[in-house]
Amino acid sequence: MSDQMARAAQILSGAKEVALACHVNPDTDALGSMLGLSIVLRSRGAQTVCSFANEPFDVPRWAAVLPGTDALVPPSTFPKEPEIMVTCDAASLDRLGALGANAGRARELIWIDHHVSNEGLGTTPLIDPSASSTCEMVFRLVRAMGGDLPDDAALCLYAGLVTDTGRFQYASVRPETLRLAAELREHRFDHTHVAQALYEDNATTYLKLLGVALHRITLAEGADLAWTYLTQADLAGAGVHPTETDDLIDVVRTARETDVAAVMKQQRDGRFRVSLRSRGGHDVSKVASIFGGGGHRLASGYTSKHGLAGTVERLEAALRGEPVEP
Ligand SMILES: [Mn+2]
Repeated sequence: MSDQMARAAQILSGAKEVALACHVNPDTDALGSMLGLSIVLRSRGAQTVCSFANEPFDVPRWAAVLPGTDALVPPSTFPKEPEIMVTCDAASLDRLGALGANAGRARELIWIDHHVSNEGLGTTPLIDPSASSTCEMVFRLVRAMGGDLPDDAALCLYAGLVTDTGRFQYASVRPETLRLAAELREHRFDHTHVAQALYEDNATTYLKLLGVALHRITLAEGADLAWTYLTQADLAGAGVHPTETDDLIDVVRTARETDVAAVMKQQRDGRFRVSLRSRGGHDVSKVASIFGGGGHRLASGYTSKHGLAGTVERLEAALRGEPVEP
C-alpha cells in the first residue's frame, strides 16, 4: 500500500463529515465511485454529501439504479470550506466545474483518479493510470480502511467497473480486474438489473436521434477520423436529454475505415464538448490535451469554443500532426 493510500484511509476512517465531488457530466465510474465511497463512510457513522457541478443539477436517468443517491446535493449547498473533501474520477480542477473552488478551500483534499493526464492535486493524491476505473481505486481504499463493504456500495463500484472497462474489453482489464469484479459480485445485488439500466434502456426518441447522428458521420481519412455531431436544437427537437446521448460515441467508434472517432455535442453555452476514441493507433489523450482537455490514451475529451466547423478543422489538423492554435 502506498503512503498516500494509507494516509487517505486514516483520514477517512476517523472522519465525521466528508464532502465528495465528481466531475461534471458524470459517467457511471464518477457517480459509482463517489456514491460507493459515500455509502461506505455512512455505514461507519460519518455524514456525507455528494455533488457534481452541473447547472441545472440534472441527475442522469441511469443513476436511479445506483443506491446512495440520497446523499446527492446541488453544488450550491455543497460545503464552501469542507474539512475533508474527496474528488472522484476528475483529471483536473477544471473538471470539477464550480466545485473546484470548494476543493481549493478544503482543509484535506483526497484526490482519487486514474486518468493519465491527471495533475495530481490535493493534499492526498491517489492517482493510478493503470487502474481500470476510479471504482477500482475506491475499492482499494476501502480495503485499506478495513472492515466490510456494504452490498449497496459493491453495486455502485461494480457499475463503474463494468462501464469504464467497456464491459471488461479494454486494455486496462487485467486478471486482477476480473477478480475484483468477482469479489464485488459476491455481494447481494441484481447485476442483470444494473446491466439493463446501463445498457438497454433507451427512449425511442433517442434511438431516432441516434439515426440522425449516424447519418451525419463524416470520414476525414487524411486525419484518420470519423466524426459526427449533435446540436442543442437537435436535442430539443427530439425531446432528448443530453445525458441520454452518452453512448453515441461507442457506436461511432466501431467505424473500421478510420482509427479515431469523434462526437461533438453542443452544450447549453454553445461550446462543443468533443469525445474522442482511438481503436489503438493514436494517443487521443495527447490530442485532447492540446485543446485543454485530457483523459486516457484511447478515450479522451475536451471542450471547444470554435463552433462546429472550427472545432473539426482544428481537430483534423491536430490529428495530421500539424501545429494548431487551441
Ligand atoms: Mn473513470
